[in-house]
Amino acid sequence: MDFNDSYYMNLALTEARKGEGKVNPNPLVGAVVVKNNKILGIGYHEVYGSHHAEVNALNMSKNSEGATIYVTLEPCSHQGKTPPCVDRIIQEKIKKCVIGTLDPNPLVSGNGVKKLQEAGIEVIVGILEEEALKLNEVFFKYIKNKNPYIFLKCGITLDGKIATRDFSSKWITNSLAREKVQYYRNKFMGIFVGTNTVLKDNPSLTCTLENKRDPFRITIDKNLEIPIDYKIIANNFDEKTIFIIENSKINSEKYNLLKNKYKIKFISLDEKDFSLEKIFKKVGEFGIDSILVEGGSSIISQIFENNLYDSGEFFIAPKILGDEKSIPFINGFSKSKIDEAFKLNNVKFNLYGDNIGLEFSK
Ligand code: AOF
Ligand code: ZN
Repeated sequence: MDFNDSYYMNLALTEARKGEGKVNPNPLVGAVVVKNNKILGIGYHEVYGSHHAEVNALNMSKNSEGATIYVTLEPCSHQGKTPPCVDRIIQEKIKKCVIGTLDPNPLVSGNGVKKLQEAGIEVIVGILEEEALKLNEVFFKYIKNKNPYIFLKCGITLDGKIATRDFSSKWITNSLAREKVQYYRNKFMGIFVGTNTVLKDNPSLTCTLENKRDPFRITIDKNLEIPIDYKIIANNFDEKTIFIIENSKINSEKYNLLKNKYKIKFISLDEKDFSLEKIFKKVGEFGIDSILVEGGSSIISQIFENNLYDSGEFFIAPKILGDEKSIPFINGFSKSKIDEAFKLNNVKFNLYGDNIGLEFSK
């Protein structure tokens, strides 16, 4: 591999990440145009529905004839919300196209490469491919069959508790760890918590980072029990709260109030279909490509029991409750033998002051 190829691809990957939280359910894409070792243009997919990365990079470039374009994802060959990027690359008389990884979108999937080659452009695929795949884990999963990417987050004490017995423990983890959670709230399109968590904590489920967007706030409210003055209802100004309800609740008095006055969105299922697997599938069909799951215990155990997660990060604070009545992060998941224990894979540790982040994936 040419050192220059990985250098410029790395730049394109860094550029692509700037679109985090703004392009879902589209992929994060970055592009760099280079001629005679000079960068002519650089760009990324900035907002859902707007210019693709290649077009932004080419718009910045002057005299790009004979240049090389580095793109983290195969350039598109279809007419979507914008014209095909390959046409623009051909029109600009680009000589070489270096690609991180192929686009699994059936509308593209190898066609982009084919069209470029047919136009006489040299194409190289697979530069920093591992990073390019990691960059778009969400997109690669969701594009296949609209199953959302599931990310688990939990803040726990050293003895594995998420709350004291009276639920008075608002902050278990430190501010650095909580800032990372805000990063995830921007990155993933939806945030999901169980009914109990809403009833006990009355959370706002927003992203507090500057210039970031709030996720869709999703919770199960099977029987429409959440009081109207709770934050996710009363503060639903952006109309991003979604309740998962039972079909029979549609058109009930409370349903109509929530829908018409508070602009709550609903996803409904039959009682017999109330499994997390089916709920997540429905959320995906609604158009949400990724879900940050923030508890509580019963949701987390159902997720492990049914292997529904893709990855996650558990934040561990050096605090010990030692109270058997405090709330464990997982409940009803009894493995009596160590050989039967559920094991997290691809573990990586992050340090946040005196808190530890344990990152894992399937
Ligand atoms: C690229 N560069 O920056 C992006 C690409 O809805 P549209 O019309 O924007 O098309 C979205 C599809 O285009 C998306 O699913 C993916 O296959 C590709 N996205 N392609 O070459 C980009 N964002
Ligand atoms: Zn494109």
